[in-house]
Formats: sequence, C-alpha cells, structure tokens
Amino acid sequence: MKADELSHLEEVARRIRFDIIKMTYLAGSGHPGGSLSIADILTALYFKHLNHDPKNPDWQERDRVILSKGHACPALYAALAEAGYFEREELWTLRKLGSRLQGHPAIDRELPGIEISTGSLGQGLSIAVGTALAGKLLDDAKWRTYAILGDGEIEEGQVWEAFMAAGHYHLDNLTAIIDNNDLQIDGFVCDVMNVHPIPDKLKAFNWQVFTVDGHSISDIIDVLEETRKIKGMPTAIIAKTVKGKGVSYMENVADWHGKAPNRELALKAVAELGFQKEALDAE
Ligand SMILES: Cc1ncc(C[n+]2csc(CCOP(=O)(O)OP(=O)(O)O)c2C)c(N)n1
Ligand SMILES: [Mg+2]
Repeated sequence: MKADELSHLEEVARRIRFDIIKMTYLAGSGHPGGSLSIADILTALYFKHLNHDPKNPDWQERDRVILSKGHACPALYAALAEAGYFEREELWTLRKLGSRLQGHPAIDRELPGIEISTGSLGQGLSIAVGTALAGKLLDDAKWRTYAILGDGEIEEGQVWEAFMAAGHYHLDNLTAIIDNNDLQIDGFVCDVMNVHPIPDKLKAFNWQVFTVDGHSISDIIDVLEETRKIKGMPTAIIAKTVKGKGVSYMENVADWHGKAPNRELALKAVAELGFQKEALDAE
C-alpha cells in the first residue's frame, strides 16, 4: 500500500477515535474501551476492503458486517458516518431518547448501515452463519459476511455452535474477526474464563485462522485480502489489540469498558489524539 493511502487511513482511524470520545462524553455513558480497540479494524473494512455503497445501504451485492460485540457501536456509528451513511452531526445524539444511535445497534431505528440488532453477546456469529448460508443459497453470491466478536464474548456457548456450523457448511464466504484485547467487562479474559488457545480450537472446528496486529491497518487489509482466497472453509482473524487504544489512561484498563470520560478526561483524550480542545464542543 502506498504511504499516502496508509496515512489517509490512519487519519480516518484517528477521527473515529475522536468521535468515540466525543460521543460517549456527550452521552455521559457508553463503552469507549472496546470501541477504541476496533477503530483500526473498522477503518480497514469500511475504507478499503468492503464492497459497499453508503448511498445505497440496501444494495443486494453489499458485504454484510455484523457487530456481534454490539456495545462497541460508537466505533461502528463513527465509521458509518465517516463513510457517508448519515450526517456526522447525528453522532452527538448517541444514547439520547428517540435517537437512531442507541447504546447498542437497533434495526428498528433504521439507521443506514446497521444490518441487525446486537448487544446481547454471543448471538452475532449465529446470525452471520445464517447470512453466509443465505449467500451460498443465492446462486453462490459474491458478497461476503463479516462478524466482529469480543474475546470475552466467545466465552458464550452459542458462539461455539456457530463456529461448528460454519465449519460444517464450509462457509468460505464468512470471516469472523475476534477483537483479542485480553479484557472483558471486569478483568482479564484468561482470569474470568480462559478461552485460549483460540487458533487451535478454531482449527479443530475446520476454520482457517489468521493472527494480526489489530492496530496495523495495512496488515489488517492484507490479511482480509488473504481470507478472500480461502476456499472450502470459514476464516477467522485473531486481531491482537489493546482495549482503549489511543487514549493513555484507558489503555488496558478494564474500568474503561463501560463508562464515559468526564469533561477533564475527555479533553485529555482529545489532546492525546491530536485534536484542538474546541473540537469537543463544536457542533
Ligand atoms: C449475553 C450478555 N451477557 C452480558 C453482557 C454484558 N456485557 C457487555 S460487554 C461485556 C464484556 C464483553 O467482553 P469482550 O467480548 O471482550 O468485549 P470488549 O473487550 O471487546 O469490549 C459484558 C459481559 C451482554 N451484553 N450480553
Ligand atoms: Mg475483550
């Protein structure tokens, strides 16, 4: 990838991180940690890899993205707004009564770009398996399905039924991206309920597994391209990430899973991300 394209994508990820901070600060609640950890993954998807059309969100041939870890929707909303699915100003309505931007993605709000309601962890991969199966039934459609899961989320039993079904049905049009930030709501995944070794388990379920630095946008793009070439089995990307990535006091701190920064801390985050403090109050 050319250096100027990569620096453009890194700039997009930086804006997404800023938006996550501003949205949760204005809402006074939300999930910044797990949103910041997927900012680079969403940038690689929405600004390089996916076949999609923000002006035609229901386009039949679009790739489908299911954010199974629905609590990280501030990152998804920011990416969708940046891509042009809706106006950026709407981001500041996060979690407000009547807003299309609920605390977890909700399809009844008809926000363009949202494929399915998520937030009850453990269910998104099953939905993605059904979606990918539909793609197979529809004359071997060209579009692909992507599910983004948390590493704590994969403690849920239903996820393993879905892993098993995807391998059984040879769903090579399905890619699961596991945000391996090592933390869940209240501590380290390995302490709460150890899920490792993830690659060995998925290989035993007939998946092709890749591991990537989840903050290297160019590496993520490369590995996403690799997944397109795999035939006869589903693909998983274990993205090694840092929860709270980009905001020093949030990085690797479980306490920032589900609370918003106050004004002082939001301003600190804004400065660390390289934005002017006025940007926090601008419309
Ligand atoms: C079924 C279900 N149980 C519990 C929760 C509450 N909850 C929200 S996020 C979370 C932790 C998830 O950890 P992980 O999947 O690692 O997410 P990340 O670190 O990416 O934020 C929990 C327990 C939920 N949303 N759904
Ligand atoms: Mg996690």
